[in-house]
Amino acid sequence: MSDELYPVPAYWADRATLDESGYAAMYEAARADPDAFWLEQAGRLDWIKAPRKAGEWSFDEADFGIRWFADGVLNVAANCLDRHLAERGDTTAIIWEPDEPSEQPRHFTYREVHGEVCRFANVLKAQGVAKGDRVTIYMPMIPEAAFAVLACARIGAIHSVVFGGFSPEAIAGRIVDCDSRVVVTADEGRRGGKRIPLKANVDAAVQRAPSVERVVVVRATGADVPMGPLDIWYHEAAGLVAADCPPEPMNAEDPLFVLYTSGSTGKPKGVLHTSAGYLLWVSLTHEWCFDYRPGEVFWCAADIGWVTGHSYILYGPLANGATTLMYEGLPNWPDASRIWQVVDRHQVNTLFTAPTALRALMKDGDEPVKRTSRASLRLLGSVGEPINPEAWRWYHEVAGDGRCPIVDAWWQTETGGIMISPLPGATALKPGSATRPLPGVDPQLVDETGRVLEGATSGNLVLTQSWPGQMRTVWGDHDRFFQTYFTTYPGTYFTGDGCRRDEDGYYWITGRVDDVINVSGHRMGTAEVESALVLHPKVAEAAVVGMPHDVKGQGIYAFVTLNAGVEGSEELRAELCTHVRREIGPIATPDALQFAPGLPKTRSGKIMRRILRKIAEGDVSQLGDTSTLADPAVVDDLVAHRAK
Ligand code: 6R9
Repeated sequence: MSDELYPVPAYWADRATLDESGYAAMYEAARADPDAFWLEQAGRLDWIKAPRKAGEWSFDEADFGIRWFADGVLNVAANCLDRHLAERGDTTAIIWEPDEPSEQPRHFTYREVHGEVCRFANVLKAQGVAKGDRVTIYMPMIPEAAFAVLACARIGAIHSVVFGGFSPEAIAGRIVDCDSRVVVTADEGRRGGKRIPLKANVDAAVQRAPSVERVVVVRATGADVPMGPLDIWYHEAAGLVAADCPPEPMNAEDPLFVLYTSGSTGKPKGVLHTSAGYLLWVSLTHEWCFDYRPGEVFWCAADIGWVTGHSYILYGPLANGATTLMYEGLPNWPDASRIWQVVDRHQVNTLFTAPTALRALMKDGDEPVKRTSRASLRLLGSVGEPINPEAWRWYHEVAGDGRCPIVDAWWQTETGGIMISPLPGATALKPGSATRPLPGVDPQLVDETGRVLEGATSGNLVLTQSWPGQMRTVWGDHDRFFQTYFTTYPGTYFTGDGCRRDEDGYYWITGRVDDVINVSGHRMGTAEVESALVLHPKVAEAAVVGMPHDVKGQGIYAFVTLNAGVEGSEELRAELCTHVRREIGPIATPDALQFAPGLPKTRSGKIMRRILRKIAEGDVSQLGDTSTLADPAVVDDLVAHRAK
C-alpha cells in the first residue's frame, strides 16, 4: 500500500468551508456535546415542528433502539423542493443526459421538478396510495424515476427502489417482502444502446406477487408493451389529476424508504431509513465532502437503484439546492470518452463514481480522456469499493490533470451516507485511503474476540456511536437487524468490513470480512448465489466465494457439486450461469464455475471457505491447515481442476 501524501491544493485551501482546524473543531464539538451539536445541525432542515430531542439510542440488547429528533415533524420532499422555490425556483435542479449521445439532454428547474413531483404524487394518491404504504419502483435512469421517488416522500409512502438490472424473480421477492400494492415501472429502459424489458419483467414478477393491485407504467421508449388489467399509463393518469399536492407532515422517525441489500445470509435485507435523520445526514455529508457551491454541477454517476443514487443523485444534492446530473447510460458507451464528454457537455464540477468504472476506462488508455477538456472539474469522488492506488493515480493524474482532490468516501447502504472520507479543503490524501471519520463518527478496530486495538493496526471495523443517518431496522425483522449488526461485537455496530489504521490515524478499508463479495462496487451475498444454484434440478450443492478480478474488483467463483449421475460439461456450465442470471440478474452471473465432485468440509459438515477462497485466488501453495477436513483428497481434486 502506498503512503505518499497529496497535500490540500492551494485553490482548495483558500475556498473551502472546512479547513483542517475547522474539521478538528467540528469533530470535537460533535464528540463533546452530541445533543447540542446535532440539534444545531438539524437547523439546516425546514421543520414543520422543530425537534427538541437529538439522538436517543442504545446498541445494547436490553434497551436496544435508535431514534433521532423523534419529536420533530417535517416533509422530506418539501425540504428538497418547496423550500428552494422562493430563492432558486428557476435554478436547474436536475440535468438529464440521455443514453444516446445524439439526443438532447433535458433540464428541469426546481419549480418544474416540484410540479412534476406533485403530479406524480397525485397519480399515486388516485391509486389509493396513502402514508405508510410501500411503493416498489423499478425504473430506468430517467427523470420520472426521480419524480416517482420524491412523490412517495411527498405523500409519506415508503419507496422501495429495485435496480433495473434485477430479474423478475428478484423483483417479486422484494415486492412480497415489503408487501407493495403499487409498482411503478417503464415500458423499457435503455443502457449502452441496449433495451431492457422492464414492463415485461414486472409482468412476470407480479405473477408471483399477489399483493400488487396496480402497475403504473411510464412511457420511456415508446415500445409496444401489452397492458393488462392491473396496468395504467402514467401519462394518461397524470392528465386526470390536480397539479397541486400539499406535502404530508411526517414524524422525524416515519420511514422514508426501504432498500434491499445483500448480506451474509440468504435473503436480501430491507434496509429501512427514516425521514429526518437520513435527510440531515445526506445533506450534511454532501456539503462536507463535496463543498458544493451554488451554480456548480454535481454528478454522481450511480444508478438510483443503489443507495449511492438515493443519497447523492437525489436527496443530498436536492436538500442542498444543488444542480444534480442524472445519466441514463454507461460511462464507456458508445466509447471510452463518453463519461468525459458528459463532463464537458454539462460543465460538471464534481464527479463521483466507482473504481470499477475507472478500471474499465483505464484499459482503453489515456487518449479517450485527453481528447476532452475536463477543465470544469474541480473535485473527484470514489465510492463503492476500495480504490487501488493505481486507479487512484490514474483518476488524479489523467482524469483530473493532477488538479482535483479525490474524495474516497467509505460508507454503506446501512449508514445512509458517507462516514469516513477526506474533506477537500482539510485532508491531505493518501491514494487508497478513505482517510478520516466525519464529525459524529467514532470508528474502532477490534480483533476477533472484540478486544479494542489501539494505534496503527488492522482489525474489524465497528462504530461505537449512532449517527442520524443510521438504518433503523430490517423491514419486517427487527430481531434480524439486532442479530446482524450488534451481536458480533456487543455494544457496537459491526460494519462487516476489515480495516487498517496507520500512524497518522488514516483508515484504509481492506474489504468485507463476512460472506459478502463486492462485484463492480455492488454487494452480492455468496449465500444468495448459492441458493440460486441449488434451485437448478441438476445441482446437489454449491459454494460461492470471491476471486480477484482486474476490472470488477471481485468476481464470483462458484464450486458446484452435481447430482449423482450428472456429468459436468461446457453446456451445463453455460446453462448454470444463465440460470443464476435469470434467478437474480446479470450482476450475479458467475465469472468462473468449477464442477466439484466434493467440497472441503470439516468433520461437522461445515464448508471450509478459507480453502475455496485460496483455490479461487489461484494461491494454492498455502492452503493452510487442512487437517480438520473430513476428506483431504477433495482438495487435491479441486486444485487440479481449477476453473480458468
Ligand atoms: C455506498 C455503498 C457497502 C460496502 C462497504 C465496503 C464497500 C463502499 C468504499 C468501500 C472501500 C470505499 N465500500 N465504499 N470500500 N472504500 N470508499 O457502496 O454501499 O452497496 O451497501 O456497499 O462497499 O465493503 O461495506 P453498499
